Amino acid sequence: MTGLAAFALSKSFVYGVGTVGMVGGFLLMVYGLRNPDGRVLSGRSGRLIYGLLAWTTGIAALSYLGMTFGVGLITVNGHEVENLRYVDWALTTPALVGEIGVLAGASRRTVVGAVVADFLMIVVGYGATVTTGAPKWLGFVVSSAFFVVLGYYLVGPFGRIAADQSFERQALFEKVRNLTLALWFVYPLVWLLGPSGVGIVDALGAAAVVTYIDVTAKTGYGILLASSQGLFDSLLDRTEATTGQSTPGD
Ligand code: RET
Repeated sequence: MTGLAAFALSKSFVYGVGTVGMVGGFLLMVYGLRNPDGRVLSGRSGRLIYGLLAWTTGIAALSYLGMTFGVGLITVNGHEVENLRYVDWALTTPALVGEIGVLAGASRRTVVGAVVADFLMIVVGYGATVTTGAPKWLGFVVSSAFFVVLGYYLVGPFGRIAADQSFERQALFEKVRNLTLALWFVYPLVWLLGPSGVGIVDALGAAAVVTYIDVTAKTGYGILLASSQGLFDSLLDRTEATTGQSTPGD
């Protein structure tokens, strides 16, 4: 294998691609923060959602940059564990859950319940990752139980409250909520099949899948939100205004 091919098949390369994906999402969210009014949300709630996603993509960009250079990589019982990944998840998945809660228009109390379940899922999951034997499997089961509680919040309480929102807001909520349920389900699966679980999938394969869904779950959400808000239209208008170009029919 040539040096280039070996690099393309390395975890550093995969994490480098992840870094670029997260930086892109971060820049888009910063632009959104400066233009918070849109078709679905405006003012405070617009700023809050863009802010939560800017935090999420910003932390992830730093985490992926660190992982690209091997920062926080430890070996536990013969397999490598990315500490930065769990720090990232502990700080950012609660923000993603909060974002979905704001979109639903849920009360602070309901959002806090879902955020706590999410945080415990990650912390207990980390414990399972760095232990062996019975504690590992117990940790996996407990973390998965918190995941089920989180799923309950998304479908039950959040879903009920969202039903009272405007049509556009409901549609965006449902898209994001369903995507979350489907995408997030892949994480425990990869954990189970990868080196932290039974080890059928190797470290590079697990890293590639997780990076791909991480970027979709963070930057992908940002793109979904921005397009529902009509942010790309305002971006295009600005480009037209500065270049003096206009589309036929304007
Ligand atoms: C772990 C451990 C095993 C059990 C479960 C897990 C769930 C992890 C999830 C992570 C979501 C991460 C996201 C990151 C975005 O960038 C911790 C793997 C249930 C659901 C959305």
